[in-house]
Amino acid sequence: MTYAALTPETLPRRLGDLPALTERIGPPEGWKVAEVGDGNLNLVFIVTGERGQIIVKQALPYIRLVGDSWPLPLNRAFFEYHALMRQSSRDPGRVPQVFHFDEAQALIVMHYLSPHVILRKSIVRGVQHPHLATHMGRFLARNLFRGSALSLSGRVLREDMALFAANHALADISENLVFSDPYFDAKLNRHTPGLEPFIAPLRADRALRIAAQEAKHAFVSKTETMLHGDLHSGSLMVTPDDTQVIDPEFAIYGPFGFDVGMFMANLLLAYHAQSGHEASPGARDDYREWLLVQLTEVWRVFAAEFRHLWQTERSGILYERRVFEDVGDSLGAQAALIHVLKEIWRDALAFCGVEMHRRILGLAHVEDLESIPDPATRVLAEARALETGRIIATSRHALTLGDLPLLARDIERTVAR
Ligand code: ADP
Ligand code: SR1
Ligand code: MG
Repeated sequence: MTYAALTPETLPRRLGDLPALTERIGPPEGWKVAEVGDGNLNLVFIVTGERGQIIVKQALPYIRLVGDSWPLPLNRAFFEYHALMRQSSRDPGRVPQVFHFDEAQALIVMHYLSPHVILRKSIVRGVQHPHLATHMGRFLARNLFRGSALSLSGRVLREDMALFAANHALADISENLVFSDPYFDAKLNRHTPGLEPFIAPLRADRALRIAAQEAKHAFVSKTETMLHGDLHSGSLMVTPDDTQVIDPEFAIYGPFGFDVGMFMANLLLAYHAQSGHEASPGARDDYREWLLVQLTEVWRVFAAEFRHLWQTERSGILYERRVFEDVGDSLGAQAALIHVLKEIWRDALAFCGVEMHRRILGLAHVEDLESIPDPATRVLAEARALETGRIIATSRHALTLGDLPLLARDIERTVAR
């Protein structure tokens, strides 16, 4: 069948003979279909049958957020499918199960996550998720380690790098939107009216522009591991007990620190957005602190799990045991690990800073800030987030984990109306 974008009306006719659906949810005569996509790029349908519900996600030949003036290849569904397959074997149970993939139709049929909600929406409501940092720290370490030359043979690694290198159209979006557009008056940029006095000095900061370009340099040239590529809080679905990672269509080989930094940035954006969501000043103080705990805990869990995998699964082509443990130098392997983690940390900080900026100055914003009803409160929250991002990116060589909560609290107190 040639590609055609599905609609709730055409879906039962076009997919009604697929056993992947009928065996799970029943015959198409009884299907109810709702399009629920709230992301920037694709169609997402919930299909309800007499025996259950299922998700059908389909790529469009353009960017949904912008329209058909910005074409985008359908093969992003192919990369999302392949990334989901790898993630499900590298950290089982943390991504939705895929039941069917149709390359020509650019569609993936997958498990319907319920009663899960998008983490970002839950954070806007001030809900705590006790296992978030543990689940995400492990997900990050397992995927980043197991998708890298620390774990894979040279052949497998290079074949996989070649496969995901073809996802350059999505990498191109990140290269422009994340690393460059925020730092000049790019065509697609937008910002909250009133934020101008904070934007001009940010863009005038040469050290920041260098930091952003160094981060872009790392993103493009450090093909260290398979990234999720878009790991913000809108790419996580949660319950009180569970965390599921969705939407890896931006998957590509890139630096270890990228997904870590993106996730941290979204926690910090949420932190600075709290003033726009609390019933009275200070009412969300406990929640602010919970967000900062997630920030430090996710790194702690990530580093601990990465260390564990380093000790137990280092079977790839890098830092081989035959040049450390096997010649009696276990300490050498530990020293090398410290260097690797330091570099991941420094890269993650740079990615964290630029992600904070692009979600305020670029095309794609975040609900945490966008949903703040009072314009002055929103400007202030955004100004604080811009400053936190600036210091994190420019001071990435000096900042420790313990510095981050201090910095965020300090900026929350001192950047005032
Ligand atoms: P996009 O690629 O356009 O960003 P997403 O994969 O983020 O699309 O999905 C858009 C929305 O569809 C999500 O915010 C979520 O509400 C819903 N969704 C996506 N996948 C699932 C799933 N497996 N189960 C339940 N809802 C889902
Ligand atoms: C034009 S796409 C904008 C953003 O949406 C995606 O989710 C990515 O974050 C991308 O940068
Ligand atoms: Mg999405």
